[in-house]
Amino acid sequence: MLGQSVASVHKVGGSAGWTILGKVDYNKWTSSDTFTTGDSLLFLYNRQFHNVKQVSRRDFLSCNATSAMATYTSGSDTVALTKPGHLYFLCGFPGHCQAEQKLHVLVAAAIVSPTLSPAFAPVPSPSTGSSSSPSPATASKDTAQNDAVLLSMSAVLTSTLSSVVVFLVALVYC
Ligand SMILES: [Cu+2]
Repeated sequence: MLGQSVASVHKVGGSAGWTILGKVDYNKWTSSDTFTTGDSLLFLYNRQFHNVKQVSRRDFLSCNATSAMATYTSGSDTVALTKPGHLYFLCGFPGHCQAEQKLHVLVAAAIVSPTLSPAFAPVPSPSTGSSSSPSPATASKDTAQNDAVLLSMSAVLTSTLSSVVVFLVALVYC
């Protein structure tokens, strides 16, 4: 869970890269990893034989590369995962998508803890094994103490008020 806040670069297909050789199962590759906003995909391939086209779900399913939303052809393309949702890619070279050179990625929203303020964020230090960073438990303990003080203060206030009322009532009936 420590790696969740760190943006990852996912090398598509692992060591095989983006190819039709070796029958890389890109579904298997995506299912063994998690993709979060802030991460990026890295497509590595021989640009003479492949490219990367981002397409709609419909075009992904039918292997239609003619209406791509984005096309990458450098051979070393980084695609930033900027928002959660489904992304679909395929190779636009004839027959390659049909040969399963296609990739579907589900991007999850990055988890940002609402209780952890930046002041309490652990500061990265070169020393290892340090576990003395302030924890949220300390903060909630402080809040509990504040609550206790407020509670006793309101109790004092209530008893003062009631004695004043008693005094006023006594005045009226004298
Ligand atoms: Cu290809």
